[in-house]
Amino acid sequence: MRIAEARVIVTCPDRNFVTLKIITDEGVTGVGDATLNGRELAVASYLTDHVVPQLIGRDPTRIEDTWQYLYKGAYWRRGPVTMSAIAAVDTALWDILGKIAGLPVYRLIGGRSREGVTVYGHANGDTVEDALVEVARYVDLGYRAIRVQTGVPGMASTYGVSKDKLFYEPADAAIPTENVWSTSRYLNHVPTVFKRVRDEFGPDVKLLHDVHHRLTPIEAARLGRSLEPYDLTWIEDPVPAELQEGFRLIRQHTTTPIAVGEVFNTVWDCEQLIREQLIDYIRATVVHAGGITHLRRIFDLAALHHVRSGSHGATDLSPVCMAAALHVDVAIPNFGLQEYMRHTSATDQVFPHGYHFEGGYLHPSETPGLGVDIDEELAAQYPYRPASLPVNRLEDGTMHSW
Ligand code: CS2
Ligand code: MG
Repeated sequence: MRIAEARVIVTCPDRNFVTLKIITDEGVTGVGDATLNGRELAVASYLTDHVVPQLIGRDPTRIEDTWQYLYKGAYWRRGPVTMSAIAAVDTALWDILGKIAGLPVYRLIGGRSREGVTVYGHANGDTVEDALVEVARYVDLGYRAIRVQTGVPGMASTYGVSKDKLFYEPADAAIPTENVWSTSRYLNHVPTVFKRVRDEFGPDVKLLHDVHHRLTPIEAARLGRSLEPYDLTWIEDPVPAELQEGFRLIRQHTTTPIAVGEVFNTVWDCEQLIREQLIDYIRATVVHAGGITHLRRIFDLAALHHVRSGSHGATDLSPVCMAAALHVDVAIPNFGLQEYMRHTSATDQVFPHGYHFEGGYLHPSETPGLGVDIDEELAAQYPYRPASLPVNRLEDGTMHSW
């Protein structure tokens, strides 16, 4: 069997998605997500102009060799554009292999290690009261783990807090919108939020919070310590993670667990974090970390160092990525949690899929392959719309981490 054709499909059913569809000479098809929020067309070009011509004629079942060929063969390694493109190819090839074998992908990578994939949803509100209403909604829906974000008093807007509830899209304008940030207001406010949530919902529900890379290590240490009474499952992205050794300082001061990695692309972005046990959850996922093949490599390293998975699953990762992530989640020994921000109905229609939510768990599809596809006719009705993630400035105008 040979790869006969590969198509790059860009569509915007409420947000932009880039999808690769590989077709073999025997008519077997596979799909891979290549969406990189705010930089979608760069990955589309990388695939169309540079990768697709190299795929034609290759044996689709040589998944590892194709991964190595694209990673090493480009000479230029790593980076989100390259690794999202490689991820799309890798994911589509696993989908094809599953269809050839007649098995869901999780059975090709070791089989089931658990009955369901525990997911967390996003409760967010401008005020603590609004957020409490959202937490109650997720508890009613059966979620066992909930991320809580609120606006910060005295600040006009806060990243991660939106009017849309079950899903939201932070990339809201072609030229980035600008938010203003005050670390002191934030650090004083967050513990009061989690006190209210614990008082109202008791000890059982897992609670999480995303810092979106906005603190220094010593500020993150203070946040972690101030949240210890409320037993968080994790604080996420407490500081920008280019300097991996920076996490040592956080670790020295707090027992609140740390999750990092939604912007990581390879095992080299988190090798020190994992090896020195500076984090508890690694949040890399299929689309931005080189596909199923490379993500498993990251999770295997993590398993050796008491680090569990906590894969990114925001709305800008398409249902193709979510389907693939669930096959990995259900199979690996060191699964922790999976983020699950639901997609809009327009997105769900463009990407028909067999995974489903029940009782706080997501379940991967049992059909051969990944159990997800793209409706190309419908996708063509939603043309690309430029949209960028917002930027963040301190009150004096200094650019800050987003
Ligand atoms: C967030 C995302 O889901 C998360 O944890 O950090 O909203 C993230 O900012 C977006 O996926 C960026 O594209
Ligand atoms: Mg995050």
